[in-house]
Amino acid sequence: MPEAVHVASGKVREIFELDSERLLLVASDRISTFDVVLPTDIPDKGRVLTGLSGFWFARTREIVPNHLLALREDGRSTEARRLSMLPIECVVRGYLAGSGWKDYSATGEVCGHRLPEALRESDRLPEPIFTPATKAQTGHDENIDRERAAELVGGELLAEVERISLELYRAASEFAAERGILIADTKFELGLDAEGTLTLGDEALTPDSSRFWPADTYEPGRPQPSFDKQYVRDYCESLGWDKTPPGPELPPEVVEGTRARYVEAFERLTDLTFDDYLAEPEAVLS
Ligand code: Q0N
Repeated sequence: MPEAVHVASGKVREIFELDSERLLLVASDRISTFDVVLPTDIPDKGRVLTGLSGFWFARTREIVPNHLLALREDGRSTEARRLSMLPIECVVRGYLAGSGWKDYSATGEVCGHRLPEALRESDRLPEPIFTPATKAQTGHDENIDRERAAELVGGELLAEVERISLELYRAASEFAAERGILIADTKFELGLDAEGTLTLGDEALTPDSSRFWPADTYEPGRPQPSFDKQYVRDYCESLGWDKTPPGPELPPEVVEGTRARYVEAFERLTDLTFDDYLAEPEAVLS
């Protein structure tokens, strides 16, 4: 990557600086489960996620401008406008899962939203809720209430961020549900561009930034299988692995089954074949 300077690493993505105004986001084929990155790659996972994110950026431009400038021919790299990122994660939940379910079970509330009584794990919420979080020191996200979020970004900006996040979730979850995928919750990262315009960054509405559930087996009262990672989780559970690093290597049938699920999510949502995407990544933008 002689044209670019490496500026940051995530668990599965790398960020390079192209110039003072542009970044290059590169999605690897690494997969994490139970918060541990496994030693075995899922071929094309980074391309699927890059393509899906691009697809959603193109489809949500009327809701909020986004940082996407171009998709590269490799299918895994996004040229993006550099933003000044807000110090909160904009989480929207339409169903009760993960830390939302945990907090509700303990207190009847999630991030200050008082919810109806007697909800079950994975129940659909009466309305989607905005539940901001911050990156805690541990690397784990910490849910915060709207008062704390307003201290971090200002009350006026927070109101706009909440409105946009809810609108994005509503549009995407409705679209995905029609294609057999429930987006239980999702995380957006927003920033300000050089003109101070609120802009959507990061990846958006991918299975790595959201919980995707298959609609056909949805049944509240229990945890739902993950649309994409369930083979990996089931395999890891079958080993009795203690979920501390290093994670186990995956056998070929788990790799192939998981790759097929990522490709299936891409094809259901975009109405393109994944081969169409490989031939011309920017096909997802029209
Ligand atoms: C950026 N991350 C991911 C926010 C950052 N378009 C952009 N401009 C500037 N910075 C970033 C982007 C993007 N995408 C995004 N790092 C830098 C990490 N998050 C973690 C939470 O806070």
